[in-house]
Amino acid sequence: MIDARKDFPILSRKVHGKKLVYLDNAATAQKPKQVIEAIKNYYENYNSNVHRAVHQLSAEATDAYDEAHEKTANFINAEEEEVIFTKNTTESINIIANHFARTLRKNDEIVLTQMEHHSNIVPWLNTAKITGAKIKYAEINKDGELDLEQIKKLITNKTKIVALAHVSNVLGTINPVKEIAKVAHDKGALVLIDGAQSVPHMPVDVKELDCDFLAFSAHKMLGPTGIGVLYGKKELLENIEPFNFGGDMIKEVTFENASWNDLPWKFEAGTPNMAGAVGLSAAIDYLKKIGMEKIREHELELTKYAIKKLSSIEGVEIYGPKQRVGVISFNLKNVHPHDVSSILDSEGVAVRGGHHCAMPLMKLLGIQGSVRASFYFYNTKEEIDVFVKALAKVKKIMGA
Ligand code: C6P
Repeated sequence: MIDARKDFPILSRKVHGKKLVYLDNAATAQKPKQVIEAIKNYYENYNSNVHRAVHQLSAEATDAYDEAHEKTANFINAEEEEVIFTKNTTESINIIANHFARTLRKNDEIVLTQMEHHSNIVPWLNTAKITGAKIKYAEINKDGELDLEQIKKLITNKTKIVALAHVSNVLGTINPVKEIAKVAHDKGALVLIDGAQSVPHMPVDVKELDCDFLAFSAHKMLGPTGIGVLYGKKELLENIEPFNFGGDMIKEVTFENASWNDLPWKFEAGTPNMAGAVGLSAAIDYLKKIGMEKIREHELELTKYAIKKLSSIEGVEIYGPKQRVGVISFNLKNVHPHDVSSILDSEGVAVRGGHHCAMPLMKLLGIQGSVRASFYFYNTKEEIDVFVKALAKVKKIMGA
């Protein structure tokens, strides 16, 4: 078991007079004091704009900002110039969808899956609307897993981009992205992986997966909000036009023209989120110190434990496959997920109830929403016991 709770100040607070049990980690993770301190130290000691002035503070801030790129690249086994800092996963996907909105043609096809988050559907709807390209959805089976055989048929020579979640934020399904990337590449299509729910919870190696693009957010991996990552293969990024234009992304500007800076700066227009980068750096240090394999193992054990306990409660229906990350979506028969979440909250247990920004998937599952408990490495079996006990209280109150 990983003992990290002492590093997370928020975990010792009370909610409605009860000890907080934070099980909403798929929405955002809590921050250890090492991350909070790193951001505080940045603002107290070397806050300055980067890549601009020659003064000492700017040099220190620039070093820290560049080091954050280096560490992030190292974390996913990418090259430094292949890592672009964005606002979040959503913006990272939008940058690529925007590129395709400028380059796709009417008969081209985009392949997504039925389990995507809105962030990996809506930008592509826009791309399809602008270009006339067609979106096809890879289907999931009753256990919430992708059907690889169907995907193989779906990806054809017309497919230009396959964009899919590595891990579903609703079902916890881990998709075989490496195999899908191979199928896509054989047909000449590119692959974007939405790593929002995988990068924080398991080792992710872009070279091993052979993905063309990977998007993820710092705030789900102990880092601050407002900073995300877009990884792209260098040879692809070099041929993609920027999305934002302005300072720092240029090499030379005249009144008539402009040329672009080298990677990754070409995609980072304007003053970037320096404090965010410093926080992300500290978050990566922290995760690496524990070890991503160890984090994965801990969460697997918690998930197994929680599913066993939840399955023994009458009226609980769990969605998703056996093999999953620490995300459990469920419903309590005849009780609205918002009621379940509210009563759990009154017991200090924080879960998410609703459609989880995956409305099409909810419709497919034939539900309006679900309750979702999602774990991180600082959660314990004792917390799951509290959660399950609180659920029994929900049943009693609601007469379910
Ligand atoms: N899912 C959840 O509670 P942003 O908001 O840009 O950091 O991440 C978007 C996103 C994209 N893909 C997946 C698979 C995600 O889970 C998320 C964020 C949160 O499930 C907030 S809606």
